[in-house]
Amino acid sequence: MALVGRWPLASQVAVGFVVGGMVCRAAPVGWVVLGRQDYRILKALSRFVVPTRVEGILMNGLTSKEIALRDRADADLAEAYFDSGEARALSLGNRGPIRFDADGRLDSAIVDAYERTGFYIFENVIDDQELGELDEDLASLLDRAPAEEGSAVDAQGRPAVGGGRHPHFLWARPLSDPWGGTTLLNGRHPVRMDEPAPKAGVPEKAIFLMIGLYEEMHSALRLSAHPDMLRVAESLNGPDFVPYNDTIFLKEPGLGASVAWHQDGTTHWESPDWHPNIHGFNFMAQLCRTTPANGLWVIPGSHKEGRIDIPKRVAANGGSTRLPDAVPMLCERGDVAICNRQCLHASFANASLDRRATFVWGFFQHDAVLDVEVDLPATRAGEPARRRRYSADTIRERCELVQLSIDARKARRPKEDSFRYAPCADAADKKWTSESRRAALRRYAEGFIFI
Ligand SMILES: O=C(O)CCC(=O)C(=O)O
Repeated sequence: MALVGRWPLASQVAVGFVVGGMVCRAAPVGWVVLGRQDYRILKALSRFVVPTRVEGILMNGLTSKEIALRDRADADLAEAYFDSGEARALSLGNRGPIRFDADGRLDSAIVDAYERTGFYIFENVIDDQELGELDEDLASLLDRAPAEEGSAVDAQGRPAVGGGRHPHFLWARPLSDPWGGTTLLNGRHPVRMDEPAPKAGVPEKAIFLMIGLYEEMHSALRLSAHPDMLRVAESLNGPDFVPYNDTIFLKEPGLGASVAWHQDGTTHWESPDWHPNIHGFNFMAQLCRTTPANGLWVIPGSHKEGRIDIPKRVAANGGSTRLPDAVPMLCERGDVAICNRQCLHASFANASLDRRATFVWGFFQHDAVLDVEVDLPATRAGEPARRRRYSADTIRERCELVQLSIDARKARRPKEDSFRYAPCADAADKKWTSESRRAALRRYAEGFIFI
């Protein structure tokens, strides 16, 4: 994306400093939309102009006050880490527009890059209309969310959404690490991340994750049935692919919690049939531009290593969670990344000025879930563990939501070619109505699959 706007370059640069390269909302007239290349140029220029202020905004996403509060040496280390990570990320060759071959399968060069690195960034997938619908639904959902953790009412005193049903809102102290070093989520986040001090006056807790979006966010459900994304799922997981989740990771500036280093899979590590794709993948749709400071970090190729001893890795790095071979997943608003659930990944506390909102939805291979028995993990303290076995019938019931989502999307975008979903070919004419929606969402929620 090139610099756009009506002003000469000098004022564009000035405005760039003010907005800090952040264009998360639709840009009003006169705002400047900065591409990643522009951002890098501004960053280089910033060394010569008002260094403290510019450094505070652009160098690593921290404010000058935060830099002042922190140990100077650590800030330099963070800046160097973010810079070198960005350079490594951009040299990986795992981003670009989505492409399919003549048979409708994902282009083999994309598959190769995904299999080599464990993730891939599809650029410019979501158009402006759809982004607008997602923004609107997200704003409405947050408006109706509990006023604080556990509250039955929203900030205006109305009954809050959720209330024992979906979505579940997960809260964390600003810039904290809610999962690192705990047994939550089957203990898959064994090492606690750094927890920078939040600014004075911030709320005691903030929402960092929303689980089970589809009841309240139909734009997310429609995006989940994007025909190109479902073609990717079919290419990688076979025609009988099975849906996993529907969540948003929300990292508000100065508040967003970290997500400690982990691999998502918890089930098949010791299996004789283990392979790099056995725990499936997640799509990550970016509603905001991502940076090294607010984005997800991934260790390329780690999905092929088997289960990784994370404490050992961190210890070998002198106890620092800035792992040396990791890279940030750098995306523009409207990009959709795909990430193998076996990749070692994490995100740091978002001390930057830039919001991130990532809609995550994933898919499994049918064989990887059929007749598998697991303990469904707790995501917060006090949640009881539930034992589950995924029979062919329960899997099929969950898959029905994919078919309904395809119809919901078709109703909104009649000119688009709809995806044909093989497991529900016999129900392809099932319509998205308020009744079918309620029943399908209930079965989908009851049949939640986690491996
Ligand atoms: O987006 C993030 O910060 C964390 C995402 C993540 O860990 C996941 O989707 O498994």
